Amino acid sequence: MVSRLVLILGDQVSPDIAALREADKGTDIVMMAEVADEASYVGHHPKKIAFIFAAMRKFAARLEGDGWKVVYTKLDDPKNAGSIPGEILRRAEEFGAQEALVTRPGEWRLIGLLGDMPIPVHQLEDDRFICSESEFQSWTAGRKSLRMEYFYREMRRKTGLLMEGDKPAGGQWNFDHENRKPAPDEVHHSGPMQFTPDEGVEEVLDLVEARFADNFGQLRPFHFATDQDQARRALSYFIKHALPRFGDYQDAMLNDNKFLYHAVISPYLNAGLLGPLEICQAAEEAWKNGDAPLNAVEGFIRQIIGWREYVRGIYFLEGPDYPRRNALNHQRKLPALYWGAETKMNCLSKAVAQTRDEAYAHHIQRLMVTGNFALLAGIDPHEVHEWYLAVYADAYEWVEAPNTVGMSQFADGGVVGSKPYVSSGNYIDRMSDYCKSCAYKVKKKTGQGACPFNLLYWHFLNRHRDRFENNPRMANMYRTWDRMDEGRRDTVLAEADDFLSCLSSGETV
Ligand code: FAD
Ligand code: DLZ
Ligand code: SF4
Repeated sequence: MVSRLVLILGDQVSPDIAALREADKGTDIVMMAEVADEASYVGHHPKKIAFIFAAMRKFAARLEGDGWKVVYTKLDDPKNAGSIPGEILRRAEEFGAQEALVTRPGEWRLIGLLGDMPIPVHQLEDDRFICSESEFQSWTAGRKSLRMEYFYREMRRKTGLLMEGDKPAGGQWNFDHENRKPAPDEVHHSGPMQFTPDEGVEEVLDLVEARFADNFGQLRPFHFATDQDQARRALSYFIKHALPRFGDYQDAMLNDNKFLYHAVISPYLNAGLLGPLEICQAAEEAWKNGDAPLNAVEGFIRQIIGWREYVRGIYFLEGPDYPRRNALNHQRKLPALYWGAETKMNCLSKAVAQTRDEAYAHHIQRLMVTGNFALLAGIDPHEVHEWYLAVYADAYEWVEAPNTVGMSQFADGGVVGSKPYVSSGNYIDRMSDYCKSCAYKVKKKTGQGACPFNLLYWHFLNRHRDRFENNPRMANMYRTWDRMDEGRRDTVLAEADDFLSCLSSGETV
């Protein structure tokens, strides 16, 4: 007699996930389903859908090999109910199950749907994270501001990573002043480890090609790891070949190099093929063995036990309305250039093209190119949010929304960031070689060919003066603006308005 269904979602392909630990191999049935609803709540990048389906199929086979009874619904199965709740009910009827178990999903939408089912669906805490939701809540209690740096120190103490007794290794918590060098002339790393699709992965690619042909993004070539063994090999490859220089060039961007020294492991980590501790321990080991410097290893570990855990805490703390926030009341439609329409702005053109090809862009491309532009141009943050959720292979709402709505668009009014991440073209010029081959001139502040980031930067500060002028971290910017003569200020604002009108009317800018 079957007692329960055990649902495993596409981003839960971890052998020790809570629902499996709780389940009984003898009587429970594991169910997994490729469903249209999950594959289309935003127009996901085809590489992302293919990665998730391929990882799901391999994981189902692994569980079967481990002795579980697994029922798997493929997308093109004629009986497919098309949604996760629909599949639960169909399987419950098929096997006479009265209840289901699931590890709590990483999105309020699905948490709500599963909480509203005619049969009980028990949602267990997802403990694949270092910080539980209740721990995060305790950390926030009584704090006026929730700055990541202090949270990160707690996580260092908790995990013991890079700790010497109760002191941080090397005498400092954070080595960022040694990181963030401008773009190097040469990169001695050819990017992440690539995997040739086997027959099963090819079958998924054919399915995705047939069903999601209109989605933004290039499906082939497809080189992602799709199981735990491959993901671990990709991690070791990164630790050996790229980690030593990760810190130095963390913020750099190059026309002809999409990955620099980045790990490109976030799709694996977020789907559950890798765990945060195993990644950080491998990085720490490289430092202990003298194979990677402390600035690189600390910077890398901070992203995972600091930023990643922190944004998850914020997502669940802030509640389901978070992705809809719009503190700056930005209403402009997302311009077509985000979907690959031509633009003369080389930085945006490169960041979007690489997103289309790889379902990947690194943090600074997301934050200081596509994100910065959307914020300066006053794009509706919900549209920006849906874009990021769709186009990156690592995007699930719990991690994407705080990064986009909070960190990048300041639409949460300052929960994640103490000031908006805005910059003129100067920053992009310093950190990349984009400006050298751009139709605009980064050194030009106004007039024909002036870099749009230069114009929009002041437009943003001017239109949000009431909100930001008393922010101590922005006082210098307002002083510089106020020192400009009035005629020049008027020219900047008028040219920025012209640019925004062209952008909104669909002209190539
Ligand atoms: P590396 O630069 O090599 O960093 C190592 C790891 O640290 C990453 O794999 C990732 O797991 C973690 N990490 C680094 N920064 C962050 C961060 N800010 N938040 C959470 N984890 C972090 N990351 C996602 O995983 N999913 C998203 O949907 C996502 N959306 C983003 C949207 C915007 C607007 C911005 C600015 C950032 C977003 N990030 C997101 C964070 C970051 O850009 C990616 O984690 C990173 O680019 C992944 O590439 P990587 O593996 O090469 O990272
Ligand atoms: C992202 C995604 C996609 C594209 N497809 C599926 C699917 O068909 N079946 C499934 O179980 N999960 C899928 N996922 C992942 C879910 O959307 C994810 O579990 C929720 O967004 C919560 O993070
Ligand atoms: Fe981007 Fe301006 Fe540089 Fe062109 S000049 S690449 S638009 S920052």
